[in-house]
Amino acid sequence: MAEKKGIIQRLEEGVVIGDGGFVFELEKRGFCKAGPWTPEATIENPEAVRELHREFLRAGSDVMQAFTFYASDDKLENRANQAAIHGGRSVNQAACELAREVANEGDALVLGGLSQTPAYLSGLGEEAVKAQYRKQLDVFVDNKVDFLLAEYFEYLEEAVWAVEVLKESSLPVACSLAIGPEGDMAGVTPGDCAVRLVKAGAEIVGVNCHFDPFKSLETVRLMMEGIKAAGLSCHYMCQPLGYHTPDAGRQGFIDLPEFPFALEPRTLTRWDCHRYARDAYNLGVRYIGACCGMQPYHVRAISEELEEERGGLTAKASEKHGKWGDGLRQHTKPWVRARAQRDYWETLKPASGRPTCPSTSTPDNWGVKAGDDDLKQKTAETADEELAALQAKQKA
Ligand code: CBH
Ligand code: ZN
Repeated sequence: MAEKKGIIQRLEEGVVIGDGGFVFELEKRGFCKAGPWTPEATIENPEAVRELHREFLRAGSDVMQAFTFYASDDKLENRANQAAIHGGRSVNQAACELAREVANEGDALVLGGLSQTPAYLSGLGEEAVKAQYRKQLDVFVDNKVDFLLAEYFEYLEEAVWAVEVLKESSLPVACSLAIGPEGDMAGVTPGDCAVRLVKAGAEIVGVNCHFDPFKSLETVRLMMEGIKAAGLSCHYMCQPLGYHTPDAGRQGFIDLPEFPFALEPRTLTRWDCHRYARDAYNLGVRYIGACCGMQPYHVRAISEELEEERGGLTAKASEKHGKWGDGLRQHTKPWVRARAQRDYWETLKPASGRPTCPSTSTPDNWGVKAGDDDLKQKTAETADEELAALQAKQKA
């Protein structure tokens, strides 16, 4: 097989479609535990991870992100998580092998990612945090992943440490923060965050998770302003939620009362994804992907919207869809056949079917920050008394 084009060349020449949220999707399928959200499925249920990679590849993803989210040793050991028995090295190793296997079934690249650590939340400091990251990076380098990502950081400071470690390799480095237009949890603006990340060596900068596509693009726009004002340049990425979050505050969807088990009414339609893809492209974002709540069919919508920009490349999964729902022409009922047109779906205002429910919520907003006692992480299980104290606080 001819050598694959690298990530930077792909971003310079056109658009790169990312994949969607693994922990959320595998949780729904019964292979990941909500709470720890760790990726031990790479060892315990490799066929489930492989299948999800394949569905994203088929939907048009150009990148297979190895399922290494939260796979630092300290996260695998946190709060009596059983995943600790596997050890970080083997979870990361299995993730790299699965991603590579499926990437080579097409023209996709393999991405190795780091994410926020308990060590940082507990305030253990730079060396303790970096030591966690170096162990994951070793596995990515051994497995010759195509590029690296530091993702899901709520604090710029920790993201910079992650980028610094990733830059100890010679691979391209991307970094996405889980922040909104208000900035990181310590009050750093999106523009300043982007500048500091590029100065630390990140070649691709943006946001992931925590907010819907439209809030996320607003944040990326602020990052672009900061980068331009500083006379710098970089590529931009966006991997937003598959949930509408107009009511989320600084901490994003984690703070919404529906997180994580009742978010479904907020789910984006595929038509929302068409709009997201177009808006992202027009803004100048060239790495257009997805996070929690985004399933393969959402990514299919993104790749369908950008088919022309992708040189007419049609995703395999689109063969069973037909652009703009064309397959509805084959429906038995005439009023459904009448819906076989772009304009119908683009202008529809979908109902939630929940007449007694509000359309927005009030975020929890406990205001707990890294280093605070309540954010100190433990390897022991949460005890009944601890839980009772938290529930008393929830009622207060
Ligand atoms: O799962 C994935 O695809 C990852 N690339 C991103 C996950 S963002 C995780 C959000 C949940 C975190 C938490 O509640 O602690
Ligand atoms: Zn996410």
